[in-house]
Amino acid sequence: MKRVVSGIQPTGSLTLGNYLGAIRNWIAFLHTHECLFFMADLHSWTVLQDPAKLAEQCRLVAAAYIASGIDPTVSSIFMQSHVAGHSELAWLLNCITPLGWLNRMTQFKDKAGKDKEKANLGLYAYPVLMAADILLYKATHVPVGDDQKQHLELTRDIAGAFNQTFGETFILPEPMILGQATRVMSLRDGTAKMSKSDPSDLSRINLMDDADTIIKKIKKAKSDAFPLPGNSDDLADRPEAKNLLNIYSVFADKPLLQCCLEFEGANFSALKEALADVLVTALTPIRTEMVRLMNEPHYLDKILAQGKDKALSIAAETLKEVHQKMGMLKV
Ligand code: AQP
Repeated sequence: MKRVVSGIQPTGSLTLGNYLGAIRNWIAFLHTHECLFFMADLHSWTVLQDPAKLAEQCRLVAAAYIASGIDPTVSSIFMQSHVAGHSELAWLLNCITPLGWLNRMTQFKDKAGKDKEKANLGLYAYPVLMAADILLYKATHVPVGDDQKQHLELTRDIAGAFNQTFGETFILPEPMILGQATRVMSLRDGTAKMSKSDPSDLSRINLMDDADTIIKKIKKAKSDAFPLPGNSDDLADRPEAKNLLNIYSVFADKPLLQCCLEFEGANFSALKEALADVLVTALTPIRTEMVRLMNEPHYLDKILAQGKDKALSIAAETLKEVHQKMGMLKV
């Protein structure tokens, strides 16, 4: 059984980065793998959330999945917190994960900032919860953006450590880092990842942005002072040009080199105009469908309830096996 598992934190409106790095790549697995996609609300609490907004943000992510083409009739969409096994398995895996492995995680270093003493334990243990998210379902393939590569490697190490200690239990999942835009960068700084929690809304395209907002953000995107190159090698030290051309290449459905040749010698405004155009064309139908779905919360909740039932049944099997291997008392 080939099984795909992936998720996104409901920490705000999803970005073009979440779409290109994750959701868009999930679609290819819908008819070849058993697919489980969740809203990582437990993960979202590594940063303080507004309880009054969280439920709506979760529905918004579910709406984004479905509007982007994740068919809920052939996949399971559910809330991470609805399956307690995520937390339970995370605890058990915490107990076999050496601190040294977590100390190497670059995302913790980036997100904790300078004063690591003030960072919460959840942020530090985040990669172990992510390992539990994947191993609980014995996922064979995990499609994620490039920023999650290190966490996937840790998941494989933790699975290997568990298997070695308690006998063959977990599948070592394959990370699937797919597509041309595995790391979409901020529109305000081509060296930083596009992120939903970036304080500047101008740094990102949100899937809920309307056409005018997309056009405005692309117009204001940071550029450099030189004409665009006709060769992708010359993009190496031009992060803003590289990022915009990469995004254009995905939505124009042309190889990067062809896009470089198309804008060779032009200034950024020509590229920005063409980019805004393809983005508006691709994202408007997704936004329209998200708005429609958000007006149908009962429909969304029904899908999440169905997804929960499926996820719970797989999780129960894995936990039963884990309990047995770890010698938990059964009465
Ligand atoms: N900029 C990106 N480029 C490519 N892929 C990305 N992903 C996120 N940003 C980019 C992919 O989206 C999936 C889920 O991400 P997440 O929201 O759970 O966590 P994140 O990676 O921390 O994303 P954000 O937007 O930066 O969230 P916040 O701001 O809340 O921390 C993953 O597959 C990720 O690779």
